[in-house]
Amino acid sequence: MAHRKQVSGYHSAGEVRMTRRLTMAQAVIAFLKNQYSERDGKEHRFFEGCLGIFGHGNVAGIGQALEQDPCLPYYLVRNEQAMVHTASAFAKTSNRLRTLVCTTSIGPGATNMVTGAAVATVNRLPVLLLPGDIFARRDVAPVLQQLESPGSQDVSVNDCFKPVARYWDRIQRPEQILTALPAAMRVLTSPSETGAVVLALPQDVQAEAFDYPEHFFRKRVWPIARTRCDSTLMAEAVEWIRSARHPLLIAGGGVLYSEASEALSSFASQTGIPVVETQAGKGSLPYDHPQCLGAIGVTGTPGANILAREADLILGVGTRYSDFTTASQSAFQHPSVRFININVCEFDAGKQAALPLVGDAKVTLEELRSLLTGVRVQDSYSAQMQKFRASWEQEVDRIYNLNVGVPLSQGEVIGVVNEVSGPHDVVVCAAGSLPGDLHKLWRTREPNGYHLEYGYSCMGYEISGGMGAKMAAPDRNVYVMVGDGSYLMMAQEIVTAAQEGIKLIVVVLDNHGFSSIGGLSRACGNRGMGTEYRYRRNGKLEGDSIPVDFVANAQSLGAHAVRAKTRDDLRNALREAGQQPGTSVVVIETAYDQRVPGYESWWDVPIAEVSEVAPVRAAREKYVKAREKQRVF
Ligand SMILES: Cc1ncc(C[n+]2csc(CCOP(=O)(O)OP(=O)(O)O)c2C)c(N)n1
Ligand SMILES: [Mg+2]
Repeated sequence: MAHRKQVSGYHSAGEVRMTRRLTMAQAVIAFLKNQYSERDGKEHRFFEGCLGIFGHGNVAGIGQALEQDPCLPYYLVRNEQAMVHTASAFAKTSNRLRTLVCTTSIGPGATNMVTGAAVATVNRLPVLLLPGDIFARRDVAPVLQQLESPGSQDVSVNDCFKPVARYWDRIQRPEQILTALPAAMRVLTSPSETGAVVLALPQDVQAEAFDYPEHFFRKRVWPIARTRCDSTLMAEAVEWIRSARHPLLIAGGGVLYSEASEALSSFASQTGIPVVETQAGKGSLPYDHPQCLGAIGVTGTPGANILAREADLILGVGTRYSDFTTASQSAFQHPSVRFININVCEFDAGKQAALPLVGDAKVTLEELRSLLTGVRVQDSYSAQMQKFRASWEQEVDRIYNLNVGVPLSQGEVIGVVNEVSGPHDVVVCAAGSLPGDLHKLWRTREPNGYHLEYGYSCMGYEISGGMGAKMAAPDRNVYVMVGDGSYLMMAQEIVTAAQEGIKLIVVVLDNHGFSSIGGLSRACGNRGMGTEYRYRRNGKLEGDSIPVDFVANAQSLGAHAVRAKTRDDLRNALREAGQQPGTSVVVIETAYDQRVPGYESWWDVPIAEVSEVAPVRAAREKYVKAREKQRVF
């Protein structure tokens, strides 16, 4: 690499500085490889690799740079949306201390990432996206795949990323990365601001050379702070907790990202306050922790939802209060319920008109615990909680052992996967009826053993996300549980898993369509139109079920694949999958209508206000009544 000494305009007169003449793309890679994060005295290389698909918009720029300097391992993937899921899952499994870079061409390659960016941003996961962009030079426009705008030459399809990115920039001159990349790093490593960061890189500028200052490429460590909250507010929170009779703690994803499980366990044990978990927060405590009441909200357990209804104080830790958590704001019914939120993000801390403890979950829980010495919930409250815990364990056992015959119920399949998997293993899921059932039923034993993308609940996340989880935690078995609908949307990354020798155990639950949305349609008074995979007959999708050979499909992509029918088959297939060196797919038919019930909760899905259909009118009547429980705080 050419090193040259130059007199710098940035430095004091006469000072000599080193520069490196690189293309913008080479400089981006040289910068990224030397970025680190640090928390609790432990350093992590922030970018562990670069996923990508090349086209004319990046092959000669970023592609050339990656080939010339293989310091950042390159992973060829099969779909750009999927690769962002892989990066998000990698970041989630790494508690946001590390991530992956994603590079694409311009046009469709770039916009394929928009959904992935939304997943990352909604779930607050850091991913760095480098879509190619149209020529900054403009003289050859319109280039292949360019969207032309008669009203401006300063528009490209990459503008689509703006609402789904936490930081967005277009690099029109090579020296702009000197300020853009540090700004991108600040956002990526900020626990409160993180999400998708998009740097759109025009094709011509990627290849343009510039004399970059040598210091730009030095190792840089980004501290991830454990922010401490305001002491006056903390004192007030202590008073609120002291005077509460029925406090309840909601653990969200922030508990896991902050690695606060131990702090939470000590806090709950000392105070006796019951803990309930959101989708992102599930596994904050092991399922058999004496203070753990499991899932809350629409997909919650009866105990969690009854205690939420009656609680006079909610302590929300690292939660965004999604509608699934708040049961569309019908979950909290105590007339004078109050909220205290512990959150690194001011925006989330202020939700529910809470007393905002803006701070890191771990240190804030530790500090709060030390100020609450001697404060404990009443014995009667503890006893009520223990009764709920015991009856819930019985209910899970009942659902795990329904024995409905063939095809199995989904709850039984979850039971068998849970039984075969080890305490250290990970289950990955995102959309369909599985997330709700897993939220209720999965017995999580270690932090990050439960990996649900339920912020965006994006069909297709499962396999690509499973890959990211496995790349981040190669010592853990990763069980991907995926519905037939989600599988059909994005199964192609099995090829990438084969290429990389990544071992996933994928369980495809085939119920021939969308049982989740079919159920929802019926709950809204309809007949489930368009939610089953059937041939068109007499103008309607009401013919025979369309058979899909998922085993042959998975085999053709390079996986070891088998079909299971019974519980024993499934158990054996999973054990065999565990012995396989690479990815296995176990396909099992499940009953479309053997659903796990909901418990003590409700979800706001508006029903037609007028209709000629009697069941719709009946559903509307129930809906209007249910809405009376909604509260604004
Ligand atoms: C990309 C995307 N499109 C649409 C939806 C809406 N949606 C949620 S679940 C679902 C059906 C999922 O089907 P399947 O994976 O077979 O799971 P099942 O409902 O049968 O459990 C749909 C269409 C979504 N979440 N994501
Ligand atoms: Mg299905």
